Amino acid sequence: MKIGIVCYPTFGGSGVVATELGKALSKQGHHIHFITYSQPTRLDFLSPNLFYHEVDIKSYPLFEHAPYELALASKMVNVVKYEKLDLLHVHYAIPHASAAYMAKQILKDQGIHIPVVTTLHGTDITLVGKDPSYEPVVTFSINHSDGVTAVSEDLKKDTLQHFQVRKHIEVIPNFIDLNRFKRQRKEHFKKAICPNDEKLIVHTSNFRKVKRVGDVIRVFHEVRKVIPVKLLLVGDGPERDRMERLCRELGTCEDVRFLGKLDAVEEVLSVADLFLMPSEKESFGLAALEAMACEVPLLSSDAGGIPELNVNGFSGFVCKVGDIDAMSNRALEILDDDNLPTFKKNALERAKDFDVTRVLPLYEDFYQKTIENSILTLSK
Ligand code: GMT
Repeated sequence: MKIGIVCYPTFGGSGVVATELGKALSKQGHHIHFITYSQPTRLDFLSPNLFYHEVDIKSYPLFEHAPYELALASKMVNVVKYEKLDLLHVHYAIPHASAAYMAKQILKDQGIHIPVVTTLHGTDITLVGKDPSYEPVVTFSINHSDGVTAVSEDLKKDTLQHFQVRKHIEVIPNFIDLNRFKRQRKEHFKKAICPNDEKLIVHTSNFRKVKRVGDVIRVFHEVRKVIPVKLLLVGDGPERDRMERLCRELGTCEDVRFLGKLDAVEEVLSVADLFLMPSEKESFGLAALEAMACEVPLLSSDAGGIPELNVNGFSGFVCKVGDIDAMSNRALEILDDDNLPTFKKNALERAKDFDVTRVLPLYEDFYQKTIENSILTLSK
């Protein structure tokens, strides 16, 4: 198949999923055309089947905000037409699904049919999409996509609850490449961070409020009262300064390191003993899956789709959002030397359920069905 993939090219989970999906599809022989405003971060290898088309956003003094959606729709029209694409797959509804709808209508006017699949990732529904300033457009573009997928049952439920959606939503979970995300031997690195064999807790996120990084630091603070432990915080975002201040207030700075954004996060995960994801909202929790693939148990909140990933008492524990006491006790339980090896093994076992080789065929089948159904609808 010739597939166009539209996504945010930056560090966010939706862009990572879209890029990894395109890479995996290209290895199966599909021709993948990425259409984005800059080279996707994880597009790190060359392949004869992978192509990248940059959206040119022309500015003009009259525009306070350059009309990205129009530039994107125009680029989609060009790529579909000249590369003879079979399907467009847009990740994150805003504004990709409505831009795809516009491209589809323009192409229809020129006698070209292009089916569109929209994947809902989370905040495009749970935070931003629900806002009255976007809701009508999101609802319309979901209903006018030829196929819609969501990354968890919870996100599907949320979408059906808050939007007047007539369309079937197929749940296709996020996935992981276990050849890349696996525990590597990095003893020298572990020794540098934990010279006295302390346990190591890791959190990675975009440091937005919704991630509750403050809970990570508070849980760490409680655990540190009981056992020797260090904390690594990977990523950057609006809450970072506040979090540094919180560490100072709690007096934990000497055992906490802020590493900023990292490309090879699997190297840090390889030396971790516990991953914390206390999010307020989380449609799936891709960062946690990456940790689990590196044999890191997960201590998470019960937000959104996380319990579909983290099997309570097996791959880690699931606690109520904001329940610092419960999280601290559960963290100590996981980090106990008698329990830790089993939790580490189980985390990897659970991650295997989301191996790319299991999930990729779900997308391929869904594409095929969507193309067939869209042609049937055309002929009606
Ligand atoms: O977590 C974020 O803020 C980034 C966001 C995105 O759209 O890039 O992530 C969402 O999509 C990921 C990939 O499907 C999911 O694993 C994340 O759970 C989801 N984030 C939220 O729902 C908050």
